[in-house]
Amino acid sequence: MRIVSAEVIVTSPGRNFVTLRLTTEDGVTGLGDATLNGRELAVQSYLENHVVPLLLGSDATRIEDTWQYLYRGAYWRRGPVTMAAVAAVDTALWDIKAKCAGMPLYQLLGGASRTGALAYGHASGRDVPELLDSVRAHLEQGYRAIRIQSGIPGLGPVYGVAAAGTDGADRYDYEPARRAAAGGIPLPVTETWGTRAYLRHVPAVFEAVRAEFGPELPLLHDGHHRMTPIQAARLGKALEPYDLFWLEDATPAEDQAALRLIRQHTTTPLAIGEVFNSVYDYTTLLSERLIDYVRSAVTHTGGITAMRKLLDLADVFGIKSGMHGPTDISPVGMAAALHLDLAIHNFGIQEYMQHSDRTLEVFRTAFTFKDGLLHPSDTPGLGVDLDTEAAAHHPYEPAYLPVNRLADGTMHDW
Ligand code: EZ4
Ligand code: CO
Repeated sequence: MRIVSAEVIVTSPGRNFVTLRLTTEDGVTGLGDATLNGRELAVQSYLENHVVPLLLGSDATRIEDTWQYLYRGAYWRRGPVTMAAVAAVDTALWDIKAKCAGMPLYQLLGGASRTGALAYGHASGRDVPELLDSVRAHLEQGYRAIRIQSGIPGLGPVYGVAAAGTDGADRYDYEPARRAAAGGIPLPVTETWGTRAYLRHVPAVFEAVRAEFGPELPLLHDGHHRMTPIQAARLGKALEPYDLFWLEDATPAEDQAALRLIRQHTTTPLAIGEVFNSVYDYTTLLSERLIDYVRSAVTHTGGITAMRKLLDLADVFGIKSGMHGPTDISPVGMAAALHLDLAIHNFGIQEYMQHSDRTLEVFRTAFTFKDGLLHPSDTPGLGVDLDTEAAAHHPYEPAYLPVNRLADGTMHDW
């Protein structure tokens, strides 16, 4: 079954998405997500110029071999652009194989290990009362696990805190990366960061949320890579009384050894890896059991083939999945995650921010969210269709996440 066409579709229904659509000689189509926020066109170019010519005429049934060909066959391995492109090809081939089998993809991965995937949503508030309202709104939507982020006294707007409530057109005002004003140059907004103010405030936020909602609700928190190892150790320790599900991205993620220091000081569970793109980013973390959850996404870590191997390795060390699921992973990438979530044994939790209605008019999804659990549906394949006519109404618009500087102007980490 030969691949006869490979199209890269860039569309921006709320935020930018890069999708690969493969078509076989029998007319079966498969979709793969290649979205890399703020660097979308680099992946588009990598696919169009360096991957599509290799795929045309090749056998769509050979998923493992195609993965190895694109990974081992390239002199330059790994990196976010390369691995997002490989992921898109791999995911599209799995979509095709499952459609040909007439089965939802999770059946080809071993079948369901659970009835649904526990999802967590993003509650946030500029202050604690607003955060408590946001947690309440998430509980009403059915979430059974919630990430909490709050504004910090003394600092201006901080990343991860919605500008106004949780129900805007795109649901999370902070998440659609900010676009340029009409005709303007699209530069990232600069926010001011101060880690000492942050470290003082976070325990009080958890105290207030636990006081209001009790001990049972799983609560998560994201540090967005902004602490030093010793600061993260201190925060983890300070948060122990509040029984976090996890503390995420405590330190800049390229330094695996940093997690050793944090681990020595705290029993707060740790998650990292949403910006990783290969199993090699995890070798120290897994073999020394320095983390509890793997944050990698199918979209950014080489697709279903690579994620399955990574998560199987994590399982050997008792480490679970906690896949990245922001709105800059397309519904195609989200569906791919859900099939894995359902099938693997060592599932932990799935991030689920919910795409905007605009996004869902372009990407028609079959997956469901009910009583706090996500299910990929029993539609053959991934269960996502791309409406290319609707996609064409939303041309690419440059957009970036904010950057951070300290009060004295020093650049700070993402
Ligand atoms: O900020 O992918 O845990 N989730 C996150 C995400 C990232 C987004 C950036 O667009 O940190 O929300
Ligand atoms: Co994160």
